[in-house]
Amino acid sequence: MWRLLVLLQAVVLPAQLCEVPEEVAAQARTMSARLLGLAEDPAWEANPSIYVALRLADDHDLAFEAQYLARLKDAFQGPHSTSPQAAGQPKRPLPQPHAAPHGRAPGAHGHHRSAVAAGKRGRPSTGRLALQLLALRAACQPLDAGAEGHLVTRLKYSLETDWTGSQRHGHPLTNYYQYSLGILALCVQRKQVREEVIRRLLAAEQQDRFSLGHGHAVDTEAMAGLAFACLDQAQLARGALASELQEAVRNVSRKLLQAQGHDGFFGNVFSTPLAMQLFIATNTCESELAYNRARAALLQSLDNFTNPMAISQLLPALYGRSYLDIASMHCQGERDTLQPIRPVTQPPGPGNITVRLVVECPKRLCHHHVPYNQSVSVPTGSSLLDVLEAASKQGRHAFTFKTQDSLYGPFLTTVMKVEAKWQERRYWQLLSAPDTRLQTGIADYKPHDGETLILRLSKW
Ligand code: B12
Repeated sequence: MWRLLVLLQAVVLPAQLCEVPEEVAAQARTMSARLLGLAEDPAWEANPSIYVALRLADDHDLAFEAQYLARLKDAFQGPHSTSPQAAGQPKRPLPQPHAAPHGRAPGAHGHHRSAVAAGKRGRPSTGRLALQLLALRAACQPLDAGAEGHLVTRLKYSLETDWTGSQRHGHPLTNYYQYSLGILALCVQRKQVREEVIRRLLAAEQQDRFSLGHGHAVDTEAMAGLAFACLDQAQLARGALASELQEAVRNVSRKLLQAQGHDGFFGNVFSTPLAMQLFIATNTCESELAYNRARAALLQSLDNFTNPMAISQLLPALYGRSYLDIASMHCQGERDTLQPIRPVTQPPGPGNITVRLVVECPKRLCHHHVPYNQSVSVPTGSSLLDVLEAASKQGRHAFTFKTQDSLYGPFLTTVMKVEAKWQERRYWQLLSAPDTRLQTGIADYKPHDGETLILRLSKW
């Protein structure tokens, strides 16, 4: 009898399994207000991930969301349009949490900056197209006419093009994270996905091919899990494929649980919200003690979330939602009550800090193994980007670098005239000596006095 009651409860109340306690809901509201404050600045490029996060929240500023959607659509106008990034126009990146301490206008940095999101292929990447499609569904926009309808075709084509990279290099041209996001977006739009396209991702998951050399596997694992869960729940696959998808979801869940550290995070603080989404999507939160531990750890670490893209990936999980919920949004009766919390610009200083900047590069790619190793002085509170700029203006030992804009902010592409080549799977890795990998990018990381920062040309 008791068993029957428990079973009945599980059938009647499935949605309550991932309930959000009031204290978590309050934190979620504050983070929504912060994201709104960051997104408000019209000088910054519109980001579909931010829009999706605002839409998945409980509280809204509906007029602002409508304007933001219009900006997103502008960026993808016309069947052959490229996004502003794709057109290669220098465009300001997303707002960084605090303005540079020396108060320069964003975009006025001395170094060269170009666009990364579309890559060098001159088209929006699979991931960007996918986020755009998710955003349109989150706005309850029909896709049948014009440019919007064309997006589905573009995304399907992009997934195929991406895969040509896999045949040649053993991985998609972009990465498995974007490939998964692409499948997820088609599924959320209830579009058929070719079996072959799904099977490629299933095979990569089975063969543990998601690691990018130095971590990042958890983010990708979670995104692939969300894609599998969506296909399964939407019944977009039948027969053997359907049972393989169910098994893949179980495998992903198991790997995410194994990736939980003593600190409670699945992977690190920034991959944890995506991993939580999988447990939310599969209604397995409360059955997993691990989920509650991860959420508790996250709530203690919200100060880490200052980058708007990171906040956008955090919010759905705080609200107990996943990207799969976008599929059932009705956009009616929403609470139009959200007030922005605007970012506070920190004044520079007081005083200066001194950090050591070291560049490491394999000898066959550079003349010297360590082409740069100098102390740099910057105002207290400066970012690593400020350090790089100060170094580039400093004395005889000229330091040079280039960045490209991305949804996460400026991505370091070239150091001392050495470009990290995408095709060779190289990137400029950011480390704090002797060997701690930074968890944020050059614009967000705030070095401390006496720290040694290493830019190391690495493989991923
Ligand atoms: C793939 C990936 C990479 C690949 C990118 C190349 C490739 N194969 O595509 C590699 C391995 C090179 C990489 C490097 C780094 N990454 Co990374 N990366 C990702 C991942 C898994 C997916 C990004 C993506 O494709 N997004 C989808 C598309 C639509 O968005 P996009 O803006 O167009 O994507 C581009 C940017 O995201 C850019 N990018 C990738 N990582 C980072 C990190 C930063 C700080 C910036 C500004 C840009 C950037 O590359 C993408 C492809 O063009 C995310 C996971 C996540 N949760 O987002 C982590 C993630 C964004 N990376 C992260 C970090 C910390 C880094 C590094 C700083 C690590 C380091 N210590 O060196 C470096 C960047 C250093 C630099 N040179 O500036 C963090 C950022 C956290 C934060 N709050 O800032 C994330 C969230 C992973 C995590 N959970 O910690 N990354």
